[in-house]
Amino acid sequence: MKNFIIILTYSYDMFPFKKTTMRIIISALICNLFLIRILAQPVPAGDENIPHLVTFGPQAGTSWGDDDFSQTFFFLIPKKFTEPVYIRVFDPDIGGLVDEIDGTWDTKMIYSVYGGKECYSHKDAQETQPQGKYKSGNLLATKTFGNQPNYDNGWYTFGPFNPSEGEFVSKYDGYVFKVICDGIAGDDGNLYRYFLSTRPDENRPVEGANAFAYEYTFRMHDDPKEVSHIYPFVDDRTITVKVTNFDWDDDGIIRIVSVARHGQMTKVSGEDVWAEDEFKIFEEEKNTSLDIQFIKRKNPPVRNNNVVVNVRNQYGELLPFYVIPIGGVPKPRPEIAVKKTPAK
Ligand SMILES: [Ca+2]
Ligand SMILES: [Ca+2]
Ligand SMILES: [Ca+2]
Ligand SMILES: [Ca+2]
Repeated sequence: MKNFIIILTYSYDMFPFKKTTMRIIISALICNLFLIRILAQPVPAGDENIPHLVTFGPQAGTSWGDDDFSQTFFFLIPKKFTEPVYIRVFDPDIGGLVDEIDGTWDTKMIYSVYGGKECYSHKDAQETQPQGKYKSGNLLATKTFGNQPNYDNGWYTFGPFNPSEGEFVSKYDGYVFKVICDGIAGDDGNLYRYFLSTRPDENRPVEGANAFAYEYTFRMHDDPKEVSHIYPFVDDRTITVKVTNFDWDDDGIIRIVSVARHGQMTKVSGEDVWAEDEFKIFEEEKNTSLDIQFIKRKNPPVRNNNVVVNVRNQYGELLPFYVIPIGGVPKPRPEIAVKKTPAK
């Protein structure tokens, strides 16, 4: 940022460019800054437009929108990054602002950070339910939160972690950490976010890092104009995908946009039920991300809508949702999309 300001301050006097050329250079610099912002690791991330992650206490009814009271996220750090990292949690408590009360605040959540062998690669860690050895790997840090005003609407920081404390995963050429938020008591809803940072006291992105989950439990916006997105990555082994959602409360439509689809509608769930829909994958969609768009209905508006989403391939394997979509946000390519009718 400093360099940027210095260039802007001196550029008009020092460089022998015309004003229009200078404007182009400044625009390019601003674009670069924007790209740096995209490299940031808020979870949920900017393109997703998801206000918060949600996990409920285990005494809550599933009609509140969480089917299993547990949420797992993985953080991926490229091998070339060797400085310490921190995993920060926004509004880790369950009380006060941000969260969703039922009766009184009586809920406790435990956050746990795992690294080492099998923290990612154990098959139970890559499933949707908190079962078997989903807490695989080495426990690096853990903390329990309840109704704690000192952490309300603020940040708690786990770490520092040396990136090599994660599990090395060769297909990512990097280290993976796992963070689990488990509801352990009570019936209220915990809303929160994460940030993978190079600093304990502020949010500074780790260049080239990403985060992903195999099942997403999140809070929708209340504003009907806001569209949320999740981006499953389709690898070259994928022939069909099964898109599953829970407790959507009939809040408008869920559709899929990709390099080969303009907006394919999927079945949506009502209150406290699951809905699933299966699609063939087009050849052109392999090695790209899908854009699952959550578009709210206008009337009557649905408030405080929590929803669960996962996507499986024809082998029953879950597709990862990267918070920074692999290959970027997919847009229909005219030469592909106009030729095809969406298939089921
Ligand atoms: Ca309660
Ligand atoms: Ca709170
Ligand atoms: Ca919270
Ligand atoms: Ca819901």
